[in-house]
Amino acid sequence: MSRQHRSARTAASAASLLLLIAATGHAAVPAQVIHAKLQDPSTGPAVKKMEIILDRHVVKAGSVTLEAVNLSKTLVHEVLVLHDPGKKPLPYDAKNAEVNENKVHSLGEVGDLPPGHSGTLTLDLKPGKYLLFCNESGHYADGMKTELTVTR
Ligand SMILES: [Cu+2]
Repeated sequence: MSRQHRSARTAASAASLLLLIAATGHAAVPAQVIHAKLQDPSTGPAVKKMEIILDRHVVKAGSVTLEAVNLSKTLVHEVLVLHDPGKKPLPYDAKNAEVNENKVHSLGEVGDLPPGHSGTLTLDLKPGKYLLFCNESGHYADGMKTELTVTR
């Protein structure tokens, strides 16, 4: 084999290695998980109000799994996800003391978790601002909500 042939073959191997990295690179991106604790004063003395506590408030666009656990001892909680909620108050159904779910576009929810239960929701999220809130009666008005930012 001539010297030229050998270097040509080395270059070809390097090129196919790069292609292999390019092809598998996407699959190597780890799944993004957000852990959400749903809690209220029944959870323990350290908890002063109804709240959703996330372990991260920023994720990258793509597949995101929300793992919610209801740490309440007494109350049902849930989490709904809204994209781009804007600055205005959400449409509210005062009679039922809840956000009017027919007038907002929820991307999905981990709904109606009894105390001690957990649930997951996987969404394909675009960049932007998101609102996560609990829509059990009175909970949104009591401030059981939090924000999430999705970056490129
Ligand atoms: Cu709640």
